[in-house]
Amino acid sequence: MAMTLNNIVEQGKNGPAMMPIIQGVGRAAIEIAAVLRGAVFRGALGQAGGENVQGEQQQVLDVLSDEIFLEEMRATGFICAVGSEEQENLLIIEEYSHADYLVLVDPLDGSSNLDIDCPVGTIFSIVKRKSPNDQLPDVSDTLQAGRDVLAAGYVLYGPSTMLVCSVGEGVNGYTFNPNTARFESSHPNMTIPATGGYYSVNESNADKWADDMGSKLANLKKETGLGMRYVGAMVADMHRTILKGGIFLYPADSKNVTGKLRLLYEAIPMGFIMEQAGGKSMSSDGVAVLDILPEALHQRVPVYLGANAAVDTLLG
Ligand code: P6P
Repeated sequence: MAMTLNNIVEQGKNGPAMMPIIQGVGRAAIEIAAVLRGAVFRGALGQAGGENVQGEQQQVLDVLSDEIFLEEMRATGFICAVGSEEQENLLIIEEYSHADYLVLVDPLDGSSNLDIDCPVGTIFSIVKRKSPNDQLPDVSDTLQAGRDVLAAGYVLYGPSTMLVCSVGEGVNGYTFNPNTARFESSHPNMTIPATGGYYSVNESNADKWADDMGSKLANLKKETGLGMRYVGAMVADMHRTILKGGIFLYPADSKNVTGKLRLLYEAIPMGFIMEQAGGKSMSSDGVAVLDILPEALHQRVPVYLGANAAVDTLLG
């Protein structure tokens, strides 16, 4: 009997409460994957014409994926609010405003890859509300350090559709099986190799990097001889890093002075996964990603995520 997302119920103290929510993520992933496959025939590629709160051009599929994800979170009945990259403010789910949990999500990460049929992803984390259940949740419920996250993960829309997640008991990968129309275990106990793999960074920014990162990266390359891979979608670059080893980094630079990647729905969930996979998740000034206390829903931070030795060699 194949192991499915139902198995999450047996994973530690958080498993029982997190399983139905992660099953909802799985339903959203199946819907989003189906939309992506046929998008070109629906004229759904390209820009939606608006900008998101990040000031980035919204893709048509960004908006659609956000709607699908929100609807599946609502349908679980366990989520009181969603913080989304595509929404300026916290989205309260009125009929479940008393529920215990909130989800932070980047519904379609790396969507600029869609026009060239390259991998994209969904990134999520789940936290327990701090506010009383008889009050409406608010953004303060989302501003929790990564150490308090109950579960996190990502969906990779590639040649197959994978859902990789952790409830604090290690990292497990599930692949959508079209023969049974469900996610089934394919990569149990994902652990980052201690050596080898690649460094993964947009080196075209090197002349703008802060924190002397150009010299630090040159030293990493000299010390380790790592090759370079960069897909331009965090989910794909992180998935390869966990499977093959190495490090993914997005330093601060003169254009993104506090970094480009978002703390709540990119850095924290991916940092949580990386630590659960036996790696290291650092931001700037020697601070671990999961120790940062968020101050705003769309706050950005520098990230250095990878094997312990690679991160330590880079950052010194
Ligand atoms: P750049 C996608 O827009 C994203 O948020 C991440 O998925 C990805 O790692 C990064 O930005 C890519 O940024 O500047 O290299 O295109």
